[in-house]
Amino acid sequence: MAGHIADLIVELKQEQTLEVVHERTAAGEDPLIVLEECRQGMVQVGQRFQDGEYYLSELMISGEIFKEAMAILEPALAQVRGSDPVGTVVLATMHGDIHDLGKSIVATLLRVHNFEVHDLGVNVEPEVLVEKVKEVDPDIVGFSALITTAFESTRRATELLVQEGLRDKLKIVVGGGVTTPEFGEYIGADFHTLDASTGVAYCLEAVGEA
Ligand code: B12
Repeated sequence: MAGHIADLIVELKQEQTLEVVHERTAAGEDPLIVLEECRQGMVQVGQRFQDGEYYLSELMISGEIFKEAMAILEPALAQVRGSDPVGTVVLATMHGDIHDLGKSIVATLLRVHNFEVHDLGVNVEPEVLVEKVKEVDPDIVGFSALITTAFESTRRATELLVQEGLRDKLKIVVGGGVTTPEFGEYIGADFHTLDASTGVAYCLEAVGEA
C-alpha cells in the first residue's frame, strides 16, 4: 500500500515498520520504492518536530527505525548495483553536527548507482577528511550539514583541501536541511542541493556517466 511505511514511521511503530520493509523486500519489490517511502516518513517526522508536535525522543526513535529499515534494504539494494564502480565519493557530516539520516540516504543512493562510497560518519574533524581524501583520491567530496554550528568546520575542510592542493582534483557537493545555495558558495562548493536524487544525478554527471 503506497505511503504505508511512511505512516508507520511517523507513528513510531518500529516492529511493524521493519516487518513491512522485510515482507515487501522479500516479495521482490523494488527496494528504491521502499527506501523512498522510508524517506518520506522521516520528512514527515521532521515536519512534526518543527510544528512542535514531536520532541527529540520521537526524532531519535524514528531515526533508529529508519536506520534499521536501511539495514534490511541493503542486500536488496546491493543486487541492483553493477560491479565496476563509476567513481569514488567521500561523504561526511563535519565537526559539531551529529545528524546523519540524510547522509545515509545519499550514501545508499550513490551505492545503488555504483559509486564506491567512503562514509566517514558524523562529527568529523576537517583533518580526518583531508587524510581520507589523500588516501582514496575521490572524484567527489560530499558534505551533509544540518546545524549551523557545523558550518565553520565544513568551510575549514574545504579550505584545507585547497591548502593541500587537493581541491582542483575533485568536485565538492553539499546538502542537508539547513543549507542554502549561499552556504554552498561560502564554502566554495561546486554544487548544492536539498535533494539526494539531484545530488546523485550531479555526481553521475561529474564522473561522465550522465
Ligand atoms: C532528525 C533530527 C535530529 C535527530 C538526528 C538523528 C540522526 N541520526 O540524524 C536528533 C534527535 C539526534 C537531533 C539532534 C539535534 N538536533 Co536535530 N533535527 C532533526 C530534524 C527534525 C530532521 C533532520 C532529518 O533527518 N531530516 C530528514 C533527512 C532525510 O533530511 P536531510 O538531512 O535534509 O537530507 C536530505 C537532503 O537535504 C539531502 N542531503 C542531506 N545531506 C546531503 C549531502 C549531500 C552530499 C547531498 C548531495 C544531499 C544531501 O538528501 C536528503 C534526502 O533528500 C531537523 C529538522 C529539519 N526539518 O531538518 C532537526 C534540526 C536539524 N536539529 C536541530 C537541532 C538544533 C538539534 C540539536 C542541537 C537539538 C538539541 N537541542 O539538542 C541536536 C543536535 C546536536 C548536534 N550537535 O548535531 C535544528 C538545527 C537548527 C540550526 N539552524 O542549526 C533543526 C533544523 C530543527 C530546528 N528547526 O530547530 N536532531
